[in-house]
Amino acid sequence: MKNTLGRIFCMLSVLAFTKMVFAVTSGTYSIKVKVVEGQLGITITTEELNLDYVVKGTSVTSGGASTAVKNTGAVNIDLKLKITDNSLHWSTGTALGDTGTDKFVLATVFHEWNGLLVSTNPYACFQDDDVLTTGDQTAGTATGTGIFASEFVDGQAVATPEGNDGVDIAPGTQVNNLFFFNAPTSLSNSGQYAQEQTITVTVTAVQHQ
Ligand SMILES: [Ca+2]
Ligand SMILES: [Ca+2]
Repeated sequence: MKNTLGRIFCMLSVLAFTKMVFAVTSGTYSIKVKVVEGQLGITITTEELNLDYVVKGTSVTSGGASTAVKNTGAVNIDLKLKITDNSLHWSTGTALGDTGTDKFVLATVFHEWNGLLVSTNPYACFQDDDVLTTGDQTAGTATGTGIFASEFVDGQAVATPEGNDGVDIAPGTQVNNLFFFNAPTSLSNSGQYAQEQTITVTVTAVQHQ
């Protein structure tokens, strides 16, 4: 009798034990996420700017015309710019006057849309540090590096306001690029005269630090 009771107890114990193993009372979720420093995004809101005809060896500014880019991301950004293509395959100068045969200069400043128009001398808004090259350069402020920003020249250039430069651009804000173009002194291929040249400038956002 004692033995039988002992066996029953053992069987119950095993049943209770197995019930604890197979009755699922908890589980896990797997939530996957990747954390980055901030969400970056830009949209080119005005893509094209046509300087039309420019005589060889002379320069123009874009006047009241500009391209525009908007911060569509979630964090403040700085912009960097470079020339990534030119359809007629000329070479690019690295200072405002650095032109030659098949060699042009394109410079830009961030500014108010009418930034050049309110300057007595629109050309004075551009300095050598505003020349676009084939290497990325990050925009600065008018009082900082001056890169892609108009610096004040008494009685001539109007400085780029901080709210319009390519630095620390808040989400939802749009900024304008105004341009200076200095034409090649001559073209080795005379068939290229009056042919349309398309210069591609690539704008890249980096998170403002
Ligand atoms: Ca400058
Ligand atoms: Ca700014």
